[in-house]
Amino acid sequence: MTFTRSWTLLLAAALGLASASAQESWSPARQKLTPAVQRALGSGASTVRVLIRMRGQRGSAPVGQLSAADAAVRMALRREEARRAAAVLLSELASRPLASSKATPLAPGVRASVVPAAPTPRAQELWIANSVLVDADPALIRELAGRSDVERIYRDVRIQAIPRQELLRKAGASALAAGSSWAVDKVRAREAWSKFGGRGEGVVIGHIDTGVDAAHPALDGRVLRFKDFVNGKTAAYDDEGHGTHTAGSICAGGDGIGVAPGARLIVAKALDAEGSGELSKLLAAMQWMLDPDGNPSTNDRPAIVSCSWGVDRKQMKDIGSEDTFFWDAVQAWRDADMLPVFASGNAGPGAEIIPAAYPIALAVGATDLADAAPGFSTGAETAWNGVTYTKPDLAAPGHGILSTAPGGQMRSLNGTSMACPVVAGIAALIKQARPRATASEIERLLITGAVDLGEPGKDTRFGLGRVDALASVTAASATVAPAPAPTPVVRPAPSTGSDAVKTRLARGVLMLVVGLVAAFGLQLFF
Ligand SMILES: [Ca+2]
Ligand SMILES: [Ca+2]
Repeated sequence: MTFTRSWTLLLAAALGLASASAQESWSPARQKLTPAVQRALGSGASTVRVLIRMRGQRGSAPVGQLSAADAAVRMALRREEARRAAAVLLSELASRPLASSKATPLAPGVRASVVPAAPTPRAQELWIANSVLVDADPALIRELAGRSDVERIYRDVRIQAIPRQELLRKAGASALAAGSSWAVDKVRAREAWSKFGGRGEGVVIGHIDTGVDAAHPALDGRVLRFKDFVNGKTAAYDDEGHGTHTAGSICAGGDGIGVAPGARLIVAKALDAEGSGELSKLLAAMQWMLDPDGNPSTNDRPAIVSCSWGVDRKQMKDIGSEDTFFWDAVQAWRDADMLPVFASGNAGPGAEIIPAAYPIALAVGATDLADAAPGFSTGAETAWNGVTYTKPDLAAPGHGILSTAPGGQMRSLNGTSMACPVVAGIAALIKQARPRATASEIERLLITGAVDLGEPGKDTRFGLGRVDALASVTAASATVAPAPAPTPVVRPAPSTGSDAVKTRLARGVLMLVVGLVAAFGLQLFF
């Protein structure tokens, strides 16, 4: 979005020009339904949980340089735009007579509904993707598809977001009493610690996975915040083990397990004991990362988010969804100046795993002790909107990686899931060395320090190279002057006026909207 567009939308909304219409005939409206929704209707399902994406906001902007203030304004505008786009629909849903008594309740731990005590179908805002989640019967789905303010309707399907062979219980990994991870030495993290005296202290990393065993001795004090999107529990736990392992690679203490043992985690459990999860829960977890304390006026979002999960691009189509499903959410992180680090996948060369394959995600492939790429590590030339990109972007140790396991254990595992947190940990060391570094600058410093492997330059096995903490932190420390405050370029737009004036106007409108929200006591979600 642009500030110009924000301004136009907000102005239009303020003037009451935005309105919903259900004038379209069913045939074109049906095209708004993803194949999964069409199949559900065809099968005679009485209730289908759907994600309704509203028109208005689209997150297709290229990555731009942002200041912290720009990021805060942009995030607030995104939230308000999404709320505005969904306001009419939500109010109508809230007052709608119950069409079906078979609507299932929302998952535990999900706070929802625009109006307290709203009758079902209850709706949950997922403003990160300009979407609303609702349990709807076929009649309601058809009605929704006919609305002019509705762009697309997805079925909320469950995906296997962590490959089964990577799961702890199925991996047959042997428990080890102690030891250190070769990854920490390979990326020269110890040398970075000793040379610069920091281990990521003061840096917060987001972590979306199967949870975390926060009581593990090596993770003591590392978990700053935990939210369970699967079972609604309040205390941190991990009923699979994958999340505890990836968390450990980021920041476990002890004898060289975590790359940044001074960093702390904000943990979202969005994947269940089978390593799978619903699309809506992943979106909700991604949204929560933007504002973990639920107070938009505080910037408590993590600088970096580590995501050792994904789904095959083709599979998203096979299950009747779309390969761009997570795009808006990843872009929202970028807009909020958060670095999205994703495992590139374990499907081998040629596959495309999303969100890692998105050009706006930082995809991490795996290397082994000899700096070779294991066969499972995914990389490919990937095309989006007619432009081809090479993935992964970087590589990191992801073979025979020792890390924490639930119950105070240590285990060794293979996977790009293990490589991803190594990069997130180095990003934390960079952020500590240069606190004002934006997400884009952190990314650039990761690349600057990487050791090119394989074919010269970027390739589909190693990306731009295997990360090196010492080189990256050295570069971060050596850069004396921070980059000049960038113009918030989100999308190329004709220069018809002063960007500064537009920004001031946008901020003025934002303050007005926030004031109105406060005055009318509307609930802000998450
Ligand atoms: Ca906050
Ligand atoms: Ca190369």
